[in-house]
Amino acid sequence: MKTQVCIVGAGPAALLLGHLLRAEGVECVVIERQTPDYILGRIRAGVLEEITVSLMARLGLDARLRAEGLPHGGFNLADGERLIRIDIADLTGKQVVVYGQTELTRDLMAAREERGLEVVYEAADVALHEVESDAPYVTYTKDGSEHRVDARFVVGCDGFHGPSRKAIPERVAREYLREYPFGWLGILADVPPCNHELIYANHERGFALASMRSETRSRYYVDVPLTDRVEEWNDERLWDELAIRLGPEAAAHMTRGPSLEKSIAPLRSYVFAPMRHGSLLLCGDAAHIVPPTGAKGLNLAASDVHYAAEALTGFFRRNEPDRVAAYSDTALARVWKSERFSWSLTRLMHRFPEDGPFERAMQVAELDYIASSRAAQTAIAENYVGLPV
Ligand code: RFL
Ligand code: PHB
Repeated sequence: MKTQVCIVGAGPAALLLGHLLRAEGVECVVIERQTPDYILGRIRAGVLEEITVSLMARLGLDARLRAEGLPHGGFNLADGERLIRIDIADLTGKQVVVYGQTELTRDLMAAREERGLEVVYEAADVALHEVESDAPYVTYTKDGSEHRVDARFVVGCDGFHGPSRKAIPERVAREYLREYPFGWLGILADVPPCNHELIYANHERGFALASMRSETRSRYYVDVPLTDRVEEWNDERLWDELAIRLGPEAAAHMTRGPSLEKSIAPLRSYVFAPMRHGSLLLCGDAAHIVPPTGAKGLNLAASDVHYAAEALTGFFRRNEPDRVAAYSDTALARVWKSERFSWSLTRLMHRFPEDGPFERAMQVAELDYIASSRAAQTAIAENYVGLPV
């Protein structure tokens, strides 16, 4: 098979990019290892920035997002007794939208046929070849036979564990990694949220987050040591812990219910550079990971895709090859700012095992400062809604 762009992976980054390229008349094929049901079974992001919402709107695939997404004009930082509200609408004039990654992916999947986006699911042994040349290709096996896709560009949207990043030779690669000494244990339940806005809590027993997917579906997290297993956390124990960490006000409004999903995700900050080498571009988790505290992962994937789509349509439709050359620097400039915000909010809201009284006093002082300063709140708010693309 021959195409202009071969996209590896069919998560949100890949499908957004595929649709944006198709909308501009660029040929592309998407190659994914898993089944659609497997992908829709992964419970991940819940908060969308303006860039992500605007890309769905540009594609005309935002009808359900507009109807069912919950616009949020603020969120809260909790510290012991105190609830510090960050009024993002007042401070920035913008808002975020609570709409699950699963639903966004479902909307993108559903439009495949109508928009002529070809996706090959259940492709095994996906491998990238000749990415330093102008004629890269991707091979895979499916139903017992070998396949080859020749393209002008390959875009790796295959997440943190996919093969694309590894196709960039070590001699040009730089990696930046920070692993955190805890993971987030998440629970999804069909119960109304305890608060109409998100609450990020730093309690002496650890971090907690009260989030939601809709007015009848809640998503909560606590941080746990990396050695903990999900089986050690029955629903009752988790609800008890959430009630303590989120504080009496939230606990009074918290409805408990059986978990629909429960899992532990490790936290890390990771950046791979460059994000383009030869004819290979990387987008989303394939190139970088942020700890989920800033709600940035999916949104960063969306801004990468925005830059990659501009670069590739420039190349194929407008005779502007330079944007492809600039892609890595353009995308990384925004990536690093989101990494910084996600890292600093993680640092502020979690108790690290190595922390002593001084580090704790620094957290308290910073939260005090945020509570009393409009400038500090503005800095948090403008990062949370998303920096300009
Ligand atoms: P994905 O979603 O991982 O998709 C990659 C796709 O590539 C496929 N793949 C392969 N395909 C072919 N061959 C191979 N060998 C392959 N290997 C892998 C995979 O099957 C998959 O379909 O990456 P993408 O598209 O870059 O999207 C990134 C987001 O998924 C991620 O950043 C967010 O989920 C992060 N995240 C959050 N982001 C936000 O913006 N806001 C949030 O509120 C938020 N909360 C979260 C999160 C991530 C979490 N976890 C579990 C990591 C909360 C959690 C708990
Ligand atoms: C979620 O609802 O899953 C969620 C919300 C905000 C975050 C992380 C995860 O910062």
